[in-house]
Amino acid sequence: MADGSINIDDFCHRLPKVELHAHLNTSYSMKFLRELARHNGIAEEDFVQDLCLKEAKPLDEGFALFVRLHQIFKTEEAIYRLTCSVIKEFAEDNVKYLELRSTPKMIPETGMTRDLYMQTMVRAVKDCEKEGLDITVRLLVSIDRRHGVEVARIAVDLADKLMQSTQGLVLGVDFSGDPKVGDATDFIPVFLDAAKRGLKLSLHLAEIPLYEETKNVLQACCRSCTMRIGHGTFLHRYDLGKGHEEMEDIVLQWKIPIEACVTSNILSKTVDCPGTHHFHYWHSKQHPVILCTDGKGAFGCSLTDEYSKVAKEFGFGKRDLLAYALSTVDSIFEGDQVKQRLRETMRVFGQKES
Ligand code: 6MZ
Repeated sequence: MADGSINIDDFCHRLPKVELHAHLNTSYSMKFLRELARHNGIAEEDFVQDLCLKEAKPLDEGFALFVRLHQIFKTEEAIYRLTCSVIKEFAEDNVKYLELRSTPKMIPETGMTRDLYMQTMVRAVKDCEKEGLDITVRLLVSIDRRHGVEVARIAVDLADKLMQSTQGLVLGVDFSGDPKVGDATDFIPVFLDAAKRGLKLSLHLAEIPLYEETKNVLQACCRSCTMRIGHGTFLHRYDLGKGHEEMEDIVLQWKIPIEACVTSNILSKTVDCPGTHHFHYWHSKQHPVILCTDGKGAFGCSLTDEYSKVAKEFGFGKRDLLAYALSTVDSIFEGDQVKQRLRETMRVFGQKES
């Protein structure tokens, strides 16, 4: 339902939102990078150059950018400052609930360990809580598929330990990294083990056409894991043709939510334009599909931008946007108490707007 009487961009900004797919190292803002450059006594312009994908490039080139970012965010101080600034920026964009993910890194050069890396993020989240920001933040520990199964097991142990010691501030694991490297099938025992320990799973699947591994993981995990799919660009029948219907059937049957990153997919050249994005396919089936930024710095977008883009493309008005935002709450990894609080925030906002 289009609604000519409202400014969509402004409404999307004010709308309380949830962000479920944001990688720490790609979620910086240019403002933050400039501050960091000044803080480190580096020339700002040289530092920020090429750190935002302005035009569509194949996914591989995005991964080259991530390598550069990892050279920047490698000290405890940089990780702390980055985490705080990402949380504050999402709060300013009226994100009321954020699940932020990152790959714990071991960097001997700076004394960084995987444990210290995640503990630093936890400290930043707690300090932001103390400041009373109007946003609830939870963390996911990322598994980078390029690093293999043994490192994935270490990440799960760390996530489990932190889930206990933070009383659920860390609540799951993400599986990501270059989809052209390795086979997600090899990680299935790790995913099942994580789920058995009570960790929730957000798995990058079908970001590119990888039917076999996607089917294997979905078949193995759908029954016993609380999970969402990152991207899921090449999941649905429309793209697959005969023989791959099982994947869509599993996703529909188990109502596995899909994290949809429109700008990221377009800039990574896995989707042509907002109009052909799979968001619409799943949304029109009333299947849970959540708009996310992926990396608001690397892809130069905000969650408001993602909502506006989709609203304009598919003619969403005020009521559609409110109903949509409310529906995204069902897919968060937190429990009923937090869900109820978010629904109440959205209800009150909706009342004020009507
Ligand atoms: C797959 C991605 C990704 O963990 O260092 N990452 N993995 N597909 C994508 N689509 C664009 N975007 C980011 O954040 C950067 C890391 O997140 C994963 C990659 O492993 C990348 O190195 P962190 O905070």
